[in-house]
Amino acid sequence: MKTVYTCFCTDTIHEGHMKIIHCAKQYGELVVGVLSDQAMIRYNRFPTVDFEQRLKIVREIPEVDRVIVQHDIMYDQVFQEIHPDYVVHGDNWKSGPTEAIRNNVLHLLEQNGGELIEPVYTYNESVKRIDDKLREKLAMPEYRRKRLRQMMEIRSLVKAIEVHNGLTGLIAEKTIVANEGEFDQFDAMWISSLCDSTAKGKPDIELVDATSRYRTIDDVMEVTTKPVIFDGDTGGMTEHFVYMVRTLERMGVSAVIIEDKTGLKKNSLFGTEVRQTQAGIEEFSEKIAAAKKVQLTEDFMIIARIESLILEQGMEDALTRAHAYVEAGADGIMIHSRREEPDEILEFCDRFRKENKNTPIVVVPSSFNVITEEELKKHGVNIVIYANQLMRSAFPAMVQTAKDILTYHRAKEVDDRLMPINQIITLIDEL
Ligand code: SPV
Ligand code: MG
Repeated sequence: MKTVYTCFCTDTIHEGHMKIIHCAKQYGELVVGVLSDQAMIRYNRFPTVDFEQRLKIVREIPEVDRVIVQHDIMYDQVFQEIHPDYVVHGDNWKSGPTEAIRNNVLHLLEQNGGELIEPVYTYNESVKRIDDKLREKLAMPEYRRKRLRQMMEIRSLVKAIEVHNGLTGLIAEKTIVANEGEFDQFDAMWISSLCDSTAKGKPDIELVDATSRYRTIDDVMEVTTKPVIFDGDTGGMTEHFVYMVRTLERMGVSAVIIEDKTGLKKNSLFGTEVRQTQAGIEEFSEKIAAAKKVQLTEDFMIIARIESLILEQGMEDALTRAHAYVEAGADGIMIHSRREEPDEILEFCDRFRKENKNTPIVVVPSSFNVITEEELKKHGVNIVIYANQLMRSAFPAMVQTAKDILTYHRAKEVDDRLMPINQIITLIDEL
């Protein structure tokens, strides 16, 4: 009896999967792999049903003889475990990032013997509708809100990238890379006050009002499913911040980060070059406690951001504040620095982790950008935010294009650096 293998990365079995099953079954004993959560979220979207449920759905298919867990998107482990004579996969993996998986399978078949069978992938109206429904479910506030906490359970380091409109939201949502046998994508989105303000041509001084910031969140949420971390600046007056928490929770935002500054807030990357005042520990702790009191769900997180290193108040001050804010109810700590060397950030993380094993640590490596994700993990960091790189890469490209059109009195000279219109169109989903 020959062994046939196919793998499913799905929350539901539809006619397309059944076609693959029927095709595969003809070749011998059918083993089906179910992708683990860890592998699934690096390569596909977040599962809408849990792993046990996904296993159950596949086990219940009568044609399936055996079910195994596929822990890695590449097939090396599968070949070691079951030595398949046939691998069956829909023919839709021949281009895009999935091509790397196909190449991995072809390589393993060449080494071990065996054949690849690629039935035509089914994508009709009914499959599309099922797909749309699952995506829409992920975007619903009650599902999206808790996803940051879920991500932290599954991912050793959650990666967020800055978004400030629907288009950047789509980039965060859809960008997937296959690199050295691994797939990766961003887990969450950061609505930065700096970039949200800059996109509106305004300074980052809490000038863009809450309604406008919520509008940005809504634009992003309308076209994405990933969890949102909101930059709440100082949170404003406590009496106002409590309302902000309610609004964000209702919208399905997963976390708000507020910084311990008071008075006119300026961007942290100015450091002590501009006048900025840090809030008192007690005053800021009270703001956190008041917000935790009004929070309605278990899902939402209020993360306290410490500006002691930015304002050169020293490590002891930063640590004292971190413990005080956790005591006041903060669900996480963000520590910020504008030094190019990551030393002070790492020292903070190490010392904080010695006393506090669980409270999530968030960092924003804009200036200390030499640090790798691997190193951050080793020092106990849970969330890394790439806070402004999308905006900063788009701006110079746009200015150069504007200058060149003025210089050449036509647009031909800029054409080869422009995204083809048909690619933009494929980025945007049609209902
Ligand atoms: C932001 O992105 O708005 C931030 C991070 O608050 S930073 O600009 O580094 O202060
Ligand atoms: Mg900010």
